[in-house]
Amino acid sequence: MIVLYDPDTLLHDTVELVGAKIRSALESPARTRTIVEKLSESGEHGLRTIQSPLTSDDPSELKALLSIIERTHGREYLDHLKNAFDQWRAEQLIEQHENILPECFVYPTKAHSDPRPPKDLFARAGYFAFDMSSGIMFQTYRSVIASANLASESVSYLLDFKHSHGAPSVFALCRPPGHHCDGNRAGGYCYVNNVAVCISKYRSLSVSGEFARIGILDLDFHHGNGTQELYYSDPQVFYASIHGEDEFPYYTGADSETGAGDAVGANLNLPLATGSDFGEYMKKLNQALIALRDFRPEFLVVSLGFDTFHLDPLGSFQISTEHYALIAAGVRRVLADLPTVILLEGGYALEHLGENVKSFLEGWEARM
Ligand code: OKS
Ligand code: ZN
Repeated sequence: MIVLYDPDTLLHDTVELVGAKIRSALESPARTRTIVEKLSESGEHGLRTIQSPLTSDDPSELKALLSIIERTHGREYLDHLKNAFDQWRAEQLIEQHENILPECFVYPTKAHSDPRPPKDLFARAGYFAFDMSSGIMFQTYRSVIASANLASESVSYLLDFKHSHGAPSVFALCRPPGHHCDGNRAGGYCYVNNVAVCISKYRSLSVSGEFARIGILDLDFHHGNGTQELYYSDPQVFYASIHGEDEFPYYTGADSETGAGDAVGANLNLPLATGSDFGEYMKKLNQALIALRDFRPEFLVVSLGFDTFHLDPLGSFQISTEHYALIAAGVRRVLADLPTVILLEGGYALEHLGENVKSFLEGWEARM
């Protein structure tokens, strides 16, 4: 399996609020570092280092990536991600080593169904986010672009058969993750929706284009509210998610959320109770896989989180390292040979993250 990595994804290093304390975010550069270390030492997986278009001499690369990202995200939102830190610095609201965290969030009112972006810098930080787990530091934008570029490049690799052997699949070590953010709001450590980047890129490159039927399998412990939102009324995209019930992001992920308009039936939420074990997990996984197979997609994106691990600080499932190989093999068994991009989402048990990723990749390739 081809594994894509970009050292620029290590630059973003922010803080989060836990109770009344500010601490280093669990979503840290050490996550990717430990995975890369583990995959390099075993050498079996084709780890490739990609260069972000922000570090490239060719400006057309950045332009091409931004045009893909802009199919999902608003120009003003992207400018905010790019410029907010420097604007806060210019107004001396923040020190170079500090982070922007929002102060006031938009919420539904009777008077305003469509609030506009405010001018005030403090206010803007809250307008373009839905929580306080998506701080902006001076290098956040560089990592966000590098992460989205890995998602985009993974599709280029997938469709470029000279790089693939047999059943084509590519794993992108995206960081920051993407499944919580929608077109105009960061949240849950996510800034640009990397799944949406894959889908837009796939539509731009594939023969079927806008007519392509696409499946999304979200295996992160948390519901991918951003991804669900983006494709909720798109009948060409089937979103299936297994996640902790009543967990972050709290307001989405119920099994009653089945899609809208023409896309009713193309959204499948499979919430699992706190403390669920591997057996319970596999029942939901098989349900998700059969629904995806019945949708007959030509392309699959997997949002892969390792926060389902039993020792994860943000999860509650009882999944262990060997189980990831069985989960991966299960996906391959039902969705055999479907061209697939796998994107890294969450997973915070640093001491086990590398071996968990390795286990998943071994199961994917072995088809146990
Ligand atoms: C507390 C952390 C909030 C949970 C964010 C969930 C991140 C994640 N500040 N999403 O998949 O792993
Ligand atoms: Zn997660």
